[in-house]
Formats: sequence, C-alpha cells, structure tokens
Amino acid sequence: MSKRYTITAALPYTNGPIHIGHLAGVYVPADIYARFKRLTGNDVAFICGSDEHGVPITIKAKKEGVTPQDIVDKYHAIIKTSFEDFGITFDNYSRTSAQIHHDTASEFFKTLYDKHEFVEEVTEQLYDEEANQFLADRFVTGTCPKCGNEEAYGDQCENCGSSLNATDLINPKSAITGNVPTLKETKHWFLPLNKHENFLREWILNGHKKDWKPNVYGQVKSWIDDGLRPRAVTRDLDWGIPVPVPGGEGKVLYVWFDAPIGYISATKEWAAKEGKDWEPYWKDKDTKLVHFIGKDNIVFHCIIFPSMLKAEGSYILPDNVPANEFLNLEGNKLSTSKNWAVWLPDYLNDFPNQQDVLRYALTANAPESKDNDFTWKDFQARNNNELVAIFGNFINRVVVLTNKYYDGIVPEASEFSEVDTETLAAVKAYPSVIESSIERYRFREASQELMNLARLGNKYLADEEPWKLVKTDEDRTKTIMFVALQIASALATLSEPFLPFTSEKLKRILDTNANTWADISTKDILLPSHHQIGKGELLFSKIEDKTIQEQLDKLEASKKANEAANKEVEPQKETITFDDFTKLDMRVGTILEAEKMPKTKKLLILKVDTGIDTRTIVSGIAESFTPEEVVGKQVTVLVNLAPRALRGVESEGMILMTETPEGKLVFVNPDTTVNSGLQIS
Ligand code: B3M
Ligand code: ZN
Repeated sequence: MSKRYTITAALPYTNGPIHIGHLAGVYVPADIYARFKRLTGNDVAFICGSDEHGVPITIKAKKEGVTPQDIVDKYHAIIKTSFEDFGITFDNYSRTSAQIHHDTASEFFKTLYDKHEFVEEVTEQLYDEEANQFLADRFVTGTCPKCGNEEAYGDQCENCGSSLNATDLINPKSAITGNVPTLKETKHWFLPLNKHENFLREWILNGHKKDWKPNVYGQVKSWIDDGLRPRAVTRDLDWGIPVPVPGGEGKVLYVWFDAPIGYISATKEWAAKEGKDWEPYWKDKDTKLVHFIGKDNIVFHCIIFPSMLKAEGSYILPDNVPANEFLNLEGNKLSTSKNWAVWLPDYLNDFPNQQDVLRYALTANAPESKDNDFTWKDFQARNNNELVAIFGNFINRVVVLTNKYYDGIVPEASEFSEVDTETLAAVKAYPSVIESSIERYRFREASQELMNLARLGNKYLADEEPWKLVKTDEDRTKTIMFVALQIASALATLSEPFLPFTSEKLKRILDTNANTWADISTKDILLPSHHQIGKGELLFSKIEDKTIQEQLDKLEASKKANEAANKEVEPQKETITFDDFTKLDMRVGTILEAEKMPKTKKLLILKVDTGIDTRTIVSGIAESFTPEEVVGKQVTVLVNLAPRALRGVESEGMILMTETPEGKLVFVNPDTTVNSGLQIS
C-alpha cells in the first residue's frame, strides 16, 4: 500500500568535503531506502541540506582568515556536487543559512518560548578571558566525566557518545587559546529534558520502538535510565540564528537546536517549489518519518529533537532512526583533521564513472551493527570478484550472445525445462527477499541478495551452456537465452537502489524501462520475445593491483605528512660560544667505497676521502641507502670527532645527515661538486 515517507539524512557540517565514512554511514543507505520507496510507489520526500552553523565552521574560518559565510559557501557547493555525482537523490538539498530556515527555526523557538517550554536561567559558563569569549561546544575540550576520553568536546564526547554540558568537562581547556577557562555568569534558555523523560520512556522504551536497531535502542535506554537533565539551547556566539526573544540579544540558537529543524525548513522549501503542501510530511500521523544518521548523532535525534517536536505539539515523531556505527579506513579512525580519509572528489578523480563500485563496496561492508573497516583490498575484491566476475560477466554473456545468435532480438521460448521453471520462480521471489532486508534497514544483506540474483543468472548460463547447445539444439538455446534475458531484465530493475548508474546503463542496453519493482514478482514475462536489445557495453572493469597500491601509497604519504606536521620541533640546545664552534672541523668529503656492516641493519662502513686523508667512517644510514647509492657522493664530515670503535671497526669521524618528513635520511652536502677537504664554516 502506498504511504507517505519523510526520509532525512543528517545535514553535513560545511567545514570540509565529505568522505567515504559519511557516504557509508548515512547517505548511501538513505538513498537506497528512498529510491526503494519511490520504486515501490510511495510518496517520498528525501530531505537533506548543509549544516552551516556551529563552532567547527567558525574555527575553520578563523584558521583560514576568512568569514564563516565564505567557508559555508565554499563547502556547500562542494558537498552538493558530491551528492549529485554519487547519485544521492535528495528531493531537496537545502542549507541552514537560507532565510526560510532562519524563519522556521526562529518561529519554532518562539513557539516553545510562548508555551513556557524553556527554563530561562543565569548560570556560570566557561569563559576565555584572553579571547573574550564564552566557551561552549567545540570551543572547549577536556576529559569526559563518563569515559575518561581526554578530547571530549563541550557538548559531546565522541568516544562514548555522551551528550555533555561544557561545565561537566574535567580539566577544560579553551580550543582558541589553550587557556584554562574561568567561570562567568550568563543567561540561557534550557530545554528541560527531565520534563520529557516520562514521555520518552513511554514512547521509546515501553512503546513499539523495540524494533529499533539494538545499538540505537541500547544507547537511548541507557541515557534515559541515567536520568536526563536540562540542556541549554542557546549560546553566546555571533555565528548562528539570533535568539528571537527578549533578552536574547547577542546570543544565537545552539546549532543542535536549529539543525534538525533544517529538515523541516528544507521540506518547506521543496514543497513551495513543487507546489505541494509541506505539512502532511511532518504532521500527518500516517507519514513515516525516518532519520538516517551516524551513531554520534543518536542522542540528538532520539532524545533532544523528539522532545522539541513533542513540546511544540503539532509534529509527528520519527518512526525509526537507523543509525550506523563508524567506518574506519585501513584500520584507523577516519579523520578530517588528520587527512585520514578518502574524499569523494578525490575518489571520482581517480575512479571516474565508478560511483557504483564505491556505493556497492560501502554497502556490502556497511558498519550496520558494529564499526567496520574499509580497505582498498576489499574494495578491489568487491569489484573484481563480484561486480565484474558475477554481475558484469552474466550481463555481458547474455547481451553478447543475444546479439551474436539473434541480432539482438529476444528469441521465442519453447518448452521450459524444470530448471527453467525453477529459475523463473526464484527470480520472482527476489523483490520480496530484498524488500524484507531493506525494511529492516539491513542494506548489506539486501545488496548481497541482489548479487545472489546475478549469481543465479551466472550459474544458470554456466549449467545450461547455450554456447555448446547452439550447434545442436536451436530451440533449447532460444529458450535458455529467453530465460537469461528475463533474469537480466530483473537485475536492471532490482539493482536501481544499489547501483543506480549501472541500472540505468543496463536498462539502456536492454532498451527497456517497462518494469516496476512489483512487476518482477508478478509478471511472467519481463522482456518479451521479438524485443530488440542494444549492443553490449562493459558495466564494470577489473581494478588492477597497481591502482590499489597507488591508493595505499597516497594514504601512507598523507599519514607521513600529518605526522611531520604534528612533530614537535626539538627545543634549541644550550648556547655555545664562538670558540666552541670553531673547535668543530667540518670538511667536504667524497665517499670512495661503501659496504654493509655484517649482521647489522643500520650500519655502512665507508671509505671517505676527506682531503686530509682517506679514512674509515661507520655511519647509520643503511636503512636509507644501499652501498651502491652512496659511492661517489659528497658529504659533510666532522673530521675531528674522537675516533671510536663500532662493532670492532674504528670510525674516524661523522657524516652529517638530516631526516625528511617521510623518515628518509638525506646528506647535508654541497649542491655542486667541490674538492674534497674544503672547510665548512
Ligand atoms: N551536522 C553532522 C555531524 O555530526 C551534524 C548533523 C546534523 S543533523 C540535524 O557531523
Ligand atoms: Zn566519553
């Protein structure tokens, strides 16, 4: 039965581009769901937009010496393009700096204010005397009182997911100056979550929300069981939506108060453009509201926003909040600040037109019930072993053979064998199998069922071997190809939510757009005899080891660069006198011979022409250079260092080296060839 769905995906902060973690956790599953709901004939509003307020944006603007508006304009454009590029079919992608959002959020706040749903209170808040600013949210870090994480933020600990008040932090530190904050009085409006505790308990714990994902239900339950406290929903900041009530001058709404209202404003904006009424999407009890988010957003979508909606009074509440866990990358946490990520614009640059490969790899390995690791090897395997070897191979065989045997015309089937009948019946079962996984928000499972359908097709062809029978049994061959074409046609429709670009291509190749999702299980014939299909096109292509190695190298380089950038500069050593310096006798030396010191990894034994003599120097450079590489090199030598024996070899001097950020040693040497023995001063 057709239903109305309001499907939201977390509004990304516009302080950077988006990466595979965002895609895997939120946007791909949300898009699969939205596409599926549309395909099955529902009325869908799929809503998202940029989250343009909040401290991370202000911090980024400060760092770059531009305005917050400059930052959000830049990243809003980049993010919006990425979503379009990856086929995320939002009905509206809005932004929270839009006037309609400012108006909607202000009005929402005023309604709660007028209904006395806030507690107005002067309290002591953290203050940075040097920056002249109150410290809330990401302007302050400290130790989480719940789990001991030393990098918790003023509003949330990303380690344990707890939502915090800034004053809860142990050893707070200003993120602006590094100073220890003082306390200063200021007035704010608090949402008394404690007042909504009974409602939340009733709605989530005693209600029908037991079918929520265990990770979501469990988190929410433990917060409610811990007892809820009032939470400030205004801030002393200058970037955000002004507090629209008396006494609110110079203050703005807390970003997590305004951002979820962004879903409502974006729906309004969309409805106005489409000439629709927005209200049923948010107020009709029969509408199903589903929030797709990452696990760090659970408290905001399951406790705070529902309390706001309930307090307002005229809105529906979410039917489900299928939050995902986190995706890691090659064993490490994805991190914007450490540049440990695969950014979507970079991916598209390196893998043009291969959006579906990433969508598929991320879905097949989605962090649905626990954190998961994205590895380039797994990505390659998903592509080569599944998309190419199963899906692509099946379609390619069907299309090539149909063109070869019948000039691309779907042949007539004669009698179906038992296998044919079973195969066609199995195909008909797929829509409901996939549907059942999607309805339970198990997108990994759903994607694997889709692949099973392709597997079924592949196996059917491999077992029936039309390429052999074509020589002996024309009728049987036609029947086999007819059956295979029906499977291909089912794949074209059922792959749409998961592999939208491939589905489109496949529909073009088969020259059909006639089947709906429901048709796959109800119609006996999906692609009729005499229908002309098009020529073959490769759906997927093999990804070579070299390509994967390039991605791994790129990550390694980014890790090294990050380590180098964060490396503390060694403090300067104690001052020496000029006389001390002149005691050092440094010369240009030329390396004449080099060999490895037996049984060591690091040491080379060098013969160096110092201009004074030829002497032996033992140097710890074997991990950076082979002996062959250094022969003939000119280097700086400290020649009057007291000789000492290293592993029984007397070393008479020292070669001066430095280390690159990547950890490779390099010689400190003259940049033109000079005579050995020249003094360095
Ligand atoms: N801007 C996303 C994040 O935590 C946050 C979501 C808002 S959804 C209303 O990165
Ligand atoms: Zn914590």
